[in-house]
Amino acid sequence: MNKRISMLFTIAAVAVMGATLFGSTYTQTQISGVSLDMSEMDIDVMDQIRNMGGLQLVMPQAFAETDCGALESSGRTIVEFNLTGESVTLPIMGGETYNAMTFNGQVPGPTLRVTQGDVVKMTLTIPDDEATAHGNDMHASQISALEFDSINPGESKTFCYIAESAGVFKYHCSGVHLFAMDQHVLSGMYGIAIVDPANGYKKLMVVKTSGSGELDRQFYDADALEFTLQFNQLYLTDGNYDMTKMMAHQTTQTVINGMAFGYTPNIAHNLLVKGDVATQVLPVTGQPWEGLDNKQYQSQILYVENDQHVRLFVENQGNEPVFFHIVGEILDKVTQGNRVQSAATETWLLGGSQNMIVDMVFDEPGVYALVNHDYAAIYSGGLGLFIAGDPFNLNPVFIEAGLIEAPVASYAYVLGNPSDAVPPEGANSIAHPAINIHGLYTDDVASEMKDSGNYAALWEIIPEVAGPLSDALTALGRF
Ligand SMILES: [Cu+2]
Repeated sequence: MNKRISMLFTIAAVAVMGATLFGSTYTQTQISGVSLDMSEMDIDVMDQIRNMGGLQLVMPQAFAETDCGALESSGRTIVEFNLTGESVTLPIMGGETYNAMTFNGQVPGPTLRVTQGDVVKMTLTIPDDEATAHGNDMHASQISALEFDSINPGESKTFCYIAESAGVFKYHCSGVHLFAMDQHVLSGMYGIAIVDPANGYKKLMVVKTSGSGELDRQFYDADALEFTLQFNQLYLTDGNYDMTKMMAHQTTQTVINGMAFGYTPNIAHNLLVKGDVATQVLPVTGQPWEGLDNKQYQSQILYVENDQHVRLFVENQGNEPVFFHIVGEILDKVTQGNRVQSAATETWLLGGSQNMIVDMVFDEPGVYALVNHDYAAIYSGGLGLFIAGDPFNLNPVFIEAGLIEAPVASYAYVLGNPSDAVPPEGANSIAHPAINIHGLYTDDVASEMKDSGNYAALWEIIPEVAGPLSDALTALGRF
């Protein structure tokens, strides 16, 4: 902040405090327009302020900065975030496709992760052959909305901002000068930014009873196994966005991270749990994404350990409320912005463009369903599964099949967690044991991920291990 303005704030604050402290009759300040009432204030605090010689207000250096040049030489960490607006065809549950709009050929777009105080240098590029202009409204920034205006095909635009506030923030296409924003967002042009607190995350306290039933506090380190869960809807007629349906709130499919029922069992799970790829573990969904032919779209499960600190970054990207609930568990802590909102709660409500961080521990080995507890949402795709620990006693099978040498604490060590639910690592992240390629990605994006060597392509691995797994199941007399 400009030094002269800073000095003015200081002088004004001292004048106000002086007038209040030394018994003057006027209580109305010209600065803030609020009344200071001595009887309402802590006398120790007032003494401290007087001893200090007044208040020194500290304001952010730049909270409305878009000048990349000045920010890039500010000494802050600069994080580049490059997005490309691309219209592509992507699958939907039911074996059909829809005309999607994406950032970087994936739905949701890439997750940005920075630390509070970092400078984000965001560039949006629209290729020549893109049919329409696109913009980007980044909720983590505090800059003029004019910066989000649309960019024409063949053009590119960069703006910079300081990520001043910790939390989870939506970003989304702002349409063509705001027109058709609904179409662009609900067709897939959305994602999140995670701004980690400058001082890191806090420990998780869970209150249980112990011994004869007395209350006992358990503390979990701030480091956690993290997932992102973004809820949205598709409103479609013949594979195209249907604004009439959106206006009437007639959801075609409810999606989590872009896919309806994307975190439900696949044929590999049928094999492991039922001993037969054709016998469905969860018949209620019909396993819409089963089959290795689905490649990156084959459904996967979210795996966690028991008694492990799990952190969920949840965003409602859509048009309907999300009643976030995990069947069989309790949300140990709910944080919005940087304030804890609730502890030990069954369900938490997120309106459109609202988010939360859920910190929790899965207590018992088992299967847990995450849902939008609106029944219309559940049965149209708003359901996915967590599996905690080894509820199916598969460790002996994995060992017999030669996949692992010693028992593991979750199936993530063997099958990996789905890439579209795993955020970039932060300072308080527990690394996922393995990550598989799963998500609403174009084939180009999935190929790049496979070539990077950082991900498991389960549609290639499972055929190789299916034989040894079947043999192991038989050897152990499971089926
Ligand atoms: Cu757009």
